[in-house]
Amino acid sequence: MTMLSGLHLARFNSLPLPRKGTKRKGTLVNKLYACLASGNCFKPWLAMHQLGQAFDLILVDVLKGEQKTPDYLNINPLGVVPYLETDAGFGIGESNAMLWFLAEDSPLMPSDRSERAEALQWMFFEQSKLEPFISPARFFTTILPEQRNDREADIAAWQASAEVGLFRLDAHLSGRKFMLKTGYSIADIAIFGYVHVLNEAGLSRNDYPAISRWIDDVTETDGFRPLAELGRTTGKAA
Ligand SMILES: N[C@@H](CCC(=O)N[C@@H](CS)C(=O)NCC(=O)O)C(=O)O
Repeated sequence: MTMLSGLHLARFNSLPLPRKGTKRKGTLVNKLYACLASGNCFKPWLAMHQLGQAFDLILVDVLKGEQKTPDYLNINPLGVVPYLETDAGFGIGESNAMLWFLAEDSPLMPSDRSERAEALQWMFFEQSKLEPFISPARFFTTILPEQRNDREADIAAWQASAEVGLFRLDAHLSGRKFMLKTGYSIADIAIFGYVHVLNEAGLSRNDYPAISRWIDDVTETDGFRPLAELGRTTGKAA
């Protein structure tokens, strides 16, 4: 098992659920490189918890620039987190691609072709209409609030752009319990990553009643773990 110096590693050993067609190779387990508080890092972390998949977690402190060190760039040349070294022996960047890999042949992946296409539609929507705006607005509002005053105009622009996507999402969820009509899936996890912390981006859940109801429903799904727990556990998962 590789360990980057200065980075913190924890192993989660929940009991793996049977996954059709997927065999562990030797002792390899998925290894997730992640930073605290990140909605993107939260997505694969939550999916692996909900699927009961064992994984190693390596914390990368992006505020200290650990994602740009030679050791980390050797693992992920893009220099961002999350990054997943898979139990199948290859690496994946992009949180939503990780979800796709992790959920294969599991209850989180829709079995129907059209539902899989719709899942992808919403996962791309999340990366183009939500995450690029909620994430930086949240970063400069909540994660690094000392820069909030300098970034006031940017924050307002990000919030305005996020609102367009959020109103579209709210309309969609006003007719459905979860993102897909077949039930809870990786589309929910992808959207949930940043949407559930929209308040931390200076937006209000009260403006989005269907989203607000859906956030509560997602937190009730089997095996749900909150973002605040990412990185808090240093040994075996409960
Ligand atoms: N679209 C990517 C976004 C990856 C990303 O930008 N990650 C942030 C943390 S959420 C990061 O590593 N930032 C540090 C940097 O860009 O140097 C994903 O979904 O995984």
